[in-house]
Amino acid sequence: MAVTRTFSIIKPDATRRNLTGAVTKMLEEAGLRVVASKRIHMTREQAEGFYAVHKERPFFGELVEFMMSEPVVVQVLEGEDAVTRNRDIMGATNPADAAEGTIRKELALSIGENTVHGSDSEENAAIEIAFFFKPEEIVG
Ligand code: YYY
Ligand code: MG
Repeated sequence: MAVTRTFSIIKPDATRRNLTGAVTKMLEEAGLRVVASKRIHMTREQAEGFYAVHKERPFFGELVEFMMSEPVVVQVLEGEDAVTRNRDIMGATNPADAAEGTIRKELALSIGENTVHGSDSEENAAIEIAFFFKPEEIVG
């Protein structure tokens, strides 16, 4: 299987609870390597732009406010089949449905405050990586 990249966000509920290291450890133990990482406080423009695909959904306003509420850590992860590997270790969107041993099962608070974002396809991974990182910020 090919080594590929995906995009991850450690969300405000996790940075607030000092879980940046705990989340990163679970990602690393799942076979993903952090090849870029920075802590940022998202602007409204960034949060709305990043989640533009969801702008007609009822939870959009709440999602944007949440993503702006505290700092986040944006990361590029590399590994074999990175998108699927990351989605697997993240677990289902709603922590109540997430499998044992996944980040959302272990750490998430609710469907909204669900600790991590991960790209859902290689195509979206490339778009999301480019949204937050310059090529020279990624060191594989
Ligand atoms: O990719 P993933 O994060 O697992 O879920 P999405 O369906 O892409 O939704 C993005 C984000 O929106 C989700 O992580 C939490 C929030 N959300 C919500 O607050 N309530 C929902 N019913 C669905 C999604
Ligand atoms: Mg998604």
